Amino acid sequence: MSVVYLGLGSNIGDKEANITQALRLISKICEVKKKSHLYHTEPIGNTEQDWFLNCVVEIETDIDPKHLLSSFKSIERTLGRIKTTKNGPRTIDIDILFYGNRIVKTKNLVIPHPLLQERLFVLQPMMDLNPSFVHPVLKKPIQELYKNHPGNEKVLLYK
Ligand code: PH2
Ligand code: MG
Ligand code: MG
Repeated sequence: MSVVYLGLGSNIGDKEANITQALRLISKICEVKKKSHLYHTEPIGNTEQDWFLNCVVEIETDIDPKHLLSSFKSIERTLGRIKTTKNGPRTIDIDILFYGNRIVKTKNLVIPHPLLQERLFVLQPMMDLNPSFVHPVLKKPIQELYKNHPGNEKVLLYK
């Protein structure tokens, strides 16, 4: 079994319900071990959109990264996600942040998620779950990435 961290985000419709539904579907294919708090977060990348609800969850699974990604894409479609612009609004986004210590670099999938160290909406909830987890590429623990994060984007505790 591998320990995998997922980033969830929603900024369309009933955001909390979207995240709850996604977690219900995720728990049908793997064991959800821990959930971070939910955060209300300022949009990054494309600021002309509503704020997000974000969280991170820790799961355990034997499903390999490629199949896990396609299961999550299928859950995203089930919950009504349609492709719009890059970084645009979405009912649900499920990103694989870390897959244990594995490093994956394919055309469709890069693990660890290549932008996570720049995103407070990921680092803050990771701090809830596992601050000493060492990023397998950057070789630094989450707490250090969090402490040294230069940004001031708003990440507010929601629940
Ligand atoms: N996801 C993005 C782009 N920007 N901003 C916030 N606050 N939360 C997100 O989940 C998010 C984002 C692309 O996936
Ligand atoms: Mg994303
Ligand atoms: Mg995504």
